[in-house]
Amino acid sequence: MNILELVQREGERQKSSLNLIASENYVSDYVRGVLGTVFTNKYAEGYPGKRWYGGCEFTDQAEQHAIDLAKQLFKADHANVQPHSGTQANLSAYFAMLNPGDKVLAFKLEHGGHLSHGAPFNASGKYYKFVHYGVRKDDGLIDEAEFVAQLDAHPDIKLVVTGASSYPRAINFEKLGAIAKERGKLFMADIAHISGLVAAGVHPSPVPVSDFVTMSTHKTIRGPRGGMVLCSKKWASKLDRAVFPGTQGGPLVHVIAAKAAMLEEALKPEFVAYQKQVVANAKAMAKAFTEINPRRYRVITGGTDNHMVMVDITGTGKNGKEIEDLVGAQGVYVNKNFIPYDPRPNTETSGMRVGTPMVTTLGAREADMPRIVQFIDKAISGENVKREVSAFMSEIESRR
Ligand code: DSN
Repeated sequence: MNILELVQREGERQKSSLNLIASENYVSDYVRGVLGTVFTNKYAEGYPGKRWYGGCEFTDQAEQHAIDLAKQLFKADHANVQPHSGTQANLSAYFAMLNPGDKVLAFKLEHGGHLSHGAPFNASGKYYKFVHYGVRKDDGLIDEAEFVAQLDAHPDIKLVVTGASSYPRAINFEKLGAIAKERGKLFMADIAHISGLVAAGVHPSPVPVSDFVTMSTHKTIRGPRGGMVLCSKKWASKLDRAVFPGTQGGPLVHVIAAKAAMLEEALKPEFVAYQKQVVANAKAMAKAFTEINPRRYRVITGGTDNHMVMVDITGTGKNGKEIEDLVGAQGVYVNKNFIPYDPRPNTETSGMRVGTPMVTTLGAREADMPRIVQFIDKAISGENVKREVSAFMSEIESRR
């Protein structure tokens, strides 16, 4: 076995399958080319102009280029482009702001939050005391009353964290930030999923109201796997020390260079058009799920404002894991997901999360969404749709 065989097979899998995993994307050849460069050979602990190794003249310029572009794109005072992942970005932001044992308010994992927002089995939950808010049972929207009630019940909360992994609606960062600030709390937004939408102005930006904004770089923003943190001027040196040497050692210079390539692309007008199309496609997909069979598919919140659709699949008589497997066997990838107030365990779930970033990168448009939903519906009914899926993939490729 030669590893290149697996690389090739994975490439073929990605090309021939219909990927609806909301947190994935296809990077451009430009980003992938930069990722695979000689910068992988370089050690560069420290920051531009202040390194622990020699030979960093081009590394310094590459990292500074990424920092400058991130600040420009997100209109932020300061950017750190070294975090190895979204979770590392969050841990470094906490490390900059908090002491062990400090109290934090964040969005519940079971309602669409993230592991690194205080799950008991994650470092965040072990080192800090998290309390949570969720969504309302009737409409699935963030429960602002619970958000306020938690703040009032826990006056020792130091930091408020917003942002989600599985929430299909726009988050009112301005309002939540104002509520937190009125009470003297620090405010952080994790925009891992929606960073591309925020960068393109398709989702309101949390930057003006946040002390820290964290993200991963491989989802809607379509960059290499990694993380990034933005912060206000007063936190800049604390953040940099929290990333290195606080929570990481040497940076991945080739990944930082690829983040710069991603940011160059994100500053182009085509990127805004792409993000608008991602949302338009997700809205069309939500509508198609509602129309195909509302008894089988209940679209959580009735629709979407972003790149994902959350579907309660209880009406299909199957759980999320069974659906993920059935649909996956036909070359269509969705993922099982908790729905709010889910009675099933996380290994099963009653939900399916579907996202449009990947199919939109391939060129799919609103009119394609009902067809995609049909493939999913037929696959859930046990039909073989492999041939139809592969014909669809060739068709969208031929339109490019
Ligand atoms: N695992 C990611 C997702 O799929 O949403 C979050 O980190």
